[in-house]
Amino acid sequence: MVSKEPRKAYIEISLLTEDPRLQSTRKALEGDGWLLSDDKMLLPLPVKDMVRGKQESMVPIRKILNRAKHLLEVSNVRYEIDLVTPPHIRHRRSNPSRVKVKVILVGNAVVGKTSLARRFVLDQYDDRYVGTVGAKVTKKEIPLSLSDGTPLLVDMSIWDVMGSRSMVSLCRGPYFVGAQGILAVCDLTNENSLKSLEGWIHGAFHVAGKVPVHVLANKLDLEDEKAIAKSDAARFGKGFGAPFLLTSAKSGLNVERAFVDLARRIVGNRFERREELLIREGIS
Ligand SMILES: Nc1nc2c(ncn2[C@@H]2O[C@H](COP(=O)(O)OP(=O)(O)OP(=O)(O)O)[C@@H](O)[C@H]2O)c(=O)[nH]1
Ligand SMILES: [Mg+2]
Repeated sequence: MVSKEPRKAYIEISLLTEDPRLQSTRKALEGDGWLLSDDKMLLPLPVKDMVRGKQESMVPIRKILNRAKHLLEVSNVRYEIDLVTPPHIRHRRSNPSRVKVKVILVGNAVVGKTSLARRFVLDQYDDRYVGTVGAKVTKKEIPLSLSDGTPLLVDMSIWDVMGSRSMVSLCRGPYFVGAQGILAVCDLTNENSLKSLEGWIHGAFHVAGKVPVHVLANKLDLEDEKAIAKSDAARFGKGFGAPFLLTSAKSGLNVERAFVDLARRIVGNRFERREELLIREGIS
């Protein structure tokens, strides 16, 4: 006889407080469908809907979960939440969730946007300058782990936008549409390139909305020729809630960090709560 694998899925809440006093809340929890034992609570999930990707059947489950969390918190019970799934769903979970993000590189011509993208994606660098025409789009997969260790793959599309065209014409084009993050790049050896960044950021905001921005001062390897005080660049960034980083596409210093920090900030906004991600993984 072939033994069948269990085909049930649960949200499992482990109760970490010894002898949790749930008397008053027990009825409410059971009424919501929780199965209670001394140190665990299980909420059966609709596996068929999860496999078919029926988002709407998860809406009441989110509400039930939030209510249970509230009841546990007011009862001062410490807990941990996990998703217990059968193998056909577990298999999907072992492949980390993927999210697509679009980021744009903006800033004056010759500050090093193309060089930064090239260094990050291909780990290459070229001293010759070939101005970008329109925008060049490259892609890179960034494996991240969220603060609680949950793995996530970010498929990043990097739109490296030419710096030599007027902002008005760039705003009319497709470059900034749907951008979820901005790397605003200036050249540490060129004072004007920092002054221009305000216009670049406002132009991008105008099309993409107020998405996260990080300010980069590139060409750190030319620090001896610097024309921008780091404190000025940092202060400028603060005005946009933007972290500031010194980079060098030539040496590679801080380049990976610049892209990964931005990716982390973008997805951080989207997956603030671990259980949201767990539920999403089960149904996507
Ligand atoms: N020393 C030094 N030179 C750099 C660095 N990054 C870029 N460059 C050089 O600066 C020049 C311009 O770089 P690009 O990356 O093409 O500049 P861009 O911002 O893409 O310019 P546009 O496409 O015209 O907007 C090239 O000659 C690069 O080799 C760097 O970190 N250090
Ligand atoms: Mg370029």
